[in-house]
Amino acid sequence: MMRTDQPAHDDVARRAAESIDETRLLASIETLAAFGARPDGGVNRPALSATDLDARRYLVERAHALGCAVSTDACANLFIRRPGIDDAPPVMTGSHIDTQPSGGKLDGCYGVLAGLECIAALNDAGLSTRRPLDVAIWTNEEGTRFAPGAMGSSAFVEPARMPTYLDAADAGGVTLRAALESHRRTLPELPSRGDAPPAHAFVELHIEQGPQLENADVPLGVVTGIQGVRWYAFHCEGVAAHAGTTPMPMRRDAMTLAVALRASLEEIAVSLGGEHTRVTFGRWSVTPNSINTIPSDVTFSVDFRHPDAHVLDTFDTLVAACARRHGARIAPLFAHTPVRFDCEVLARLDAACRALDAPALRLTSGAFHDAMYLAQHCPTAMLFVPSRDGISHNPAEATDARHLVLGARALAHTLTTLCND
Ligand code: HGY
Ligand code: MN
Ligand code: MN
Repeated sequence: MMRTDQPAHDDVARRAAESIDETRLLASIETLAAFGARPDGGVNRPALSATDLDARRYLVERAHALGCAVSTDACANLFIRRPGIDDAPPVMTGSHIDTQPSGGKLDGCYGVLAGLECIAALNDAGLSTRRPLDVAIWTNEEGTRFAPGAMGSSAFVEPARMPTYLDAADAGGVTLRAALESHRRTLPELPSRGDAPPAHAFVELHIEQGPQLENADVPLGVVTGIQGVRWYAFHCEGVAAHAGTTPMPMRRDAMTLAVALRASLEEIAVSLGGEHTRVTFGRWSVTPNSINTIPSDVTFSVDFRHPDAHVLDTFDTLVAACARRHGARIAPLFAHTPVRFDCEVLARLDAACRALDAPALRLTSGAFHDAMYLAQHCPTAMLFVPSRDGISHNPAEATDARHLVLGARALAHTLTTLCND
């Protein structure tokens, strides 16, 4: 099974962790951030955009330089494989590299680059593992170009979803189908995998994107699960008319309706979910969007998060009734139930933190991640590092270098023990 000259599990895992190279990891974060760099230090790299395709090309070249094979699938997920001694179900890690329009350098990217750094560390330490190690790059996790979010990982675990995604279009009318074709033209040499092969485990390293670890002054978070999410679009209709000539009582102003509806929806969310409620009305479109024309159509989004599945289901019922009362149309965009991660993988993460003498806090993720789908496919868990000032989805997103390196070391330790199961 394993090479007899190979020291025991923990020593091997410790050697892998110690071989993480701080300079190489931090440099890779800056190099990837250059693809879609914003003048304010953030990143704008929409899923399967030209900048995303360039970034993918860079990462495929890095993977080949590390001696890895790269494959893809129907949803343009990338899989970077370090071979194992046995052709056993792999251990998987990874995250996403698509960003918010005014995103940071670390959301998703850190997990991908730390995965590649773990491969480089294993190579430097001359360590083989029984199982292969796969670093995945999941397509369209953010869901801001194409809805729903976590599209690539959801299609990986349930390929029957793909046909329902292909006609999803971005704000410019470009469909996912067309974007996938661009990806095929950019990376024509990548072999395409069939449906998802079994995996031994999946571990995703990510920034917390909130304030808990920093407030507790703890460098690592062992993530026990992810709260649930609901995305909706609400459509409010009015009648376009002249801003100067139309008396107020005569107006059917779509924005007046939308503002009243927003207030009702927020009231529902807060009274239903209490202190755990997170409700956001982040994307608005107004037609004709002219200073001196009364809006005829207003569409806005709702992003509702809560750890309690019953609250989420009740929210669905209440907002549908609310839309009817306000004469608005409602379109569900995305829904995922709360997720609890695997105890054995959590125990491996705990062991890695102990091995590195690193304090760790157990917490639930407020943000969703690809791990919420991978948890349906194989034993899954996540590891967090702190976000400075709890900020993310913002160019100011940052994490102390010592935390970035410690997170990568804990990931290397965990992946190595799992790869030698
Ligand atoms: O929206 C989310 O929770 C994730 O950051 N895409
Ligand atoms: Mn993310
Ligand atoms: Mn994000």
